[in-house]
Amino acid sequence: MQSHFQAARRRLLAGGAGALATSALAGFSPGAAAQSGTVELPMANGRRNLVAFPEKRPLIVLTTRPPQLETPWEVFKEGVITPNDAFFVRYHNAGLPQSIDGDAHAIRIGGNAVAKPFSISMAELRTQFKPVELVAVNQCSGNSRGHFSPRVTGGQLSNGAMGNARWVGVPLKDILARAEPMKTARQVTFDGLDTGVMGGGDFVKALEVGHAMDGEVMVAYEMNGTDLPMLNGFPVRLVVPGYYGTYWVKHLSDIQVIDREFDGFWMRPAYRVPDNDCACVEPGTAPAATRPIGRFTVRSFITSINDGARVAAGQPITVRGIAFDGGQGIREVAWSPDGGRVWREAQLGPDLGRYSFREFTFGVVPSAGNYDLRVRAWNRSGQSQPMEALWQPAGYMRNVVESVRITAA
Ligand SMILES: Nc1nc2c(c(=O)[nH]1)N[C@H]1C(S)=C(S)[C@@H](COP(=O)(O)O)O[C@H]1N2
Ligand SMILES: [Mo]
Repeated sequence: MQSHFQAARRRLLAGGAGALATSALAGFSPGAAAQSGTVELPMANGRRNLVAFPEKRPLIVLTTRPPQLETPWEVFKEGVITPNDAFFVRYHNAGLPQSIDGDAHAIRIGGNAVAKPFSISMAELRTQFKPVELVAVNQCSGNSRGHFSPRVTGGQLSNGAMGNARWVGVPLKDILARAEPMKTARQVTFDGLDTGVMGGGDFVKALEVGHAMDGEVMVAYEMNGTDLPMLNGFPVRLVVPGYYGTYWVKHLSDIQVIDREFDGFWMRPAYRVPDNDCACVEPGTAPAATRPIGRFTVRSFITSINDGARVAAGQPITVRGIAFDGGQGIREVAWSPDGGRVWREAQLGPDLGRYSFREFTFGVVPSAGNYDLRVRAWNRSGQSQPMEALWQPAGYMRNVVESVRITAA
């Protein structure tokens, strides 16, 4: 890792990717940036602008301050790894760091339930711990919120607030162990360099101490073989495999092990779901009790062919897609040509690990007519997707079996 670190540092000094990340947002004005067209999304008022932010290709803009950028669906046709320049971006607060010196950055580890608080620099993080690598999906809780019916307030996202990347970093467990957590430890909180300007205030998240110490939660400094893009948390972020993106704190700067349940705004009332098996309620009603949002539900999407497409009758086509879940791994994907009456088994592609997108394919030779293609995945513990959409007021966790209608002529 020594040599890796030196290489990264040289890139920084030589003005390569590291240097770009260091000053990525300084002087950037989204208003002045060339708008690269618009994209039509399949929901009411679904026309959106595409704008290229620093280190990003043109992405779908929900808000510019702070940046909330959705990945255009076409990107998922490129493969099961989402390129860094196309990876979605979500922030809550406009108080973003304009520039970060990756070498000077440090993470403080403290709180009232550790015996030995300490601070660790990026250089120490890269050299004093054994790095691990994991392919994992990051998905916003509100991914697909714009498809809720009845509609709910919040960012009207289509399905592009998710991405799959190869993360390299250090198990959080190893870092926390050095601080010597005490028996009183109950939760671990995570804060990044961005600051609250209004509303819910500084973005701080918490995990149960057992979860934080499970060996899988990672403090990641590499994404798809290179530094994290500024907008995805440069120089270091939390990766919480199988859990919604809200826990994946970016520009991570402060970790506290505490002897109580943390109740900051972003844990309560924000990011909570109905406390029942389906995390759902009757449309239009409020849940009686809530819990913090947790693991992803099972999802699957056809990627290679869009809703409304026309294909040539009698010509064989291979339909591709992706499936994922909260960490059991995908066991099976079924597909239907007729809206769910007849089901057949799709072929699974290479297994990149149980937190990754899993590719699937199936072949069809459509005779002339209309088709309502559906795909439905099961994970290794038998969980699947509902045929009818579940509803909840925050618009989180959508995972209905999607419909792709095509015409063969
Ligand atoms: N520092 C910081 N980290 C954050 C957030 C934030 O507002 N500030 N938003 C969280 C949410 S809700 C999501 S969905 C993910 C999105 O990760 P991305 O922007 O890299 O795609 O970042 C998480 N980490
Ligand atoms: Mo999110």
